[in-house]
Amino acid sequence: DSSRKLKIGIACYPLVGGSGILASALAMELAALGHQVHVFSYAKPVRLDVEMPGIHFHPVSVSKYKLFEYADYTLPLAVKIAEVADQENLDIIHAHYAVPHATAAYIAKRMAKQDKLRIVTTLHGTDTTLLGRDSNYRRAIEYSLQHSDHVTTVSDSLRRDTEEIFDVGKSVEVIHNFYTPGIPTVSREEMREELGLGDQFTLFHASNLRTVKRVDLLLESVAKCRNRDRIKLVIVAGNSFEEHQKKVETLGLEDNVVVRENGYPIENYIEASDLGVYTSQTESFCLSLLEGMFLSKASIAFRVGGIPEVMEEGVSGLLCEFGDCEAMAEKIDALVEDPQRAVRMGAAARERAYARFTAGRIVPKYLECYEQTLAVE
Ligand code: GMT
Repeated sequence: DSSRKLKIGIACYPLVGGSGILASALAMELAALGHQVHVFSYAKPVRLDVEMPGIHFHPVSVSKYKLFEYADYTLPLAVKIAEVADQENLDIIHAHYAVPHATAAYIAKRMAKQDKLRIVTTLHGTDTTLLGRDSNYRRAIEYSLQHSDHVTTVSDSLRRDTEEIFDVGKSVEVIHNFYTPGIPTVSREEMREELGLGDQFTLFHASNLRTVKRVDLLLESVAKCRNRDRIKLVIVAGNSFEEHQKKVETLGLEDNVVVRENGYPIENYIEASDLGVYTSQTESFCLSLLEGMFLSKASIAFRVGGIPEVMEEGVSGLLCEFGDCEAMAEKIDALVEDPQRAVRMGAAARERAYARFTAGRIVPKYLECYEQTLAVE
């Protein structure tokens, strides 16, 4: 019975970052459908509405002991999941990002008194592409995947990487990310004024700025644009931008770059811009690119990971080979000189986002995989 209501546990990271944002959005969509959703994390996930009916947030606290050089989070998380699984009779625990969530879920399943708990693990990116190649983690991740009842990845590219790096022992299902756009709280004009954008063509980049995002290449690409005096780059930074400031100065981009740390709501910043720019070395999906698509913004990005699955090259966005800042600058310049093309690609991006990446299309796929795992004796 696909309409039966489930008790679902979701373990995720609470910080600004795609995996926690997707997990929170999924939790709220499931709760809106009448399921009881128990969320486990060490802090309230940034975009989770803990007041929403059907959402139950279980903060996991970590004990600090002098003996421990490094505090352990995996075991307290496993204990909390097992406790709630027993008290609430959870059907599913859905681990977002393998480390340490999938391992904690497995330990919880073994500890729980009830024996029907099923584990679904969703891999988000660096849990495979980075940690999966780290010999300190690889074996534990592989073991946790083998002992998950169902494994999903957020793109086909990540599925291929996963199958290359691990022996999962079962088929891996691709379930793309989804996004439900909020409504900007101020007008484009007001936001552009607040950011000091004048009438300049505005590039937008949102990320946690980790090494993999290659902020150095982002800045170098903008510095190479022949139209750079007509360009602003708005960076919505999920972490401190300080370490990149020097590069801004070396490249002479002080008048071009506008940084806002933890810009919220993100829709205001996207709406104020004209084009997304992503220069990551690897990106399993790029949720932020999808957020732009929903608000009619095309993006330009390096051809890595799942990005070509999210945008349709030449129609809803533009791609360059990884590291080719000249090509990226050339493509940005072409759009500065023909902004109507950016507008047309933005409209196509929005159409693609609504056709493929809405909650209405994606959430039923997760529900179906929960039901499938529960159907197996
Ligand atoms: O794997 C990560 O780097 C963490 C994760 C996060 O929490 O931001 O990002 C990944 O998951 C997102 C949501 O599925 C994807 O949109 C990002 O592309 C992916 N990041 C990478 O692959 C680098």
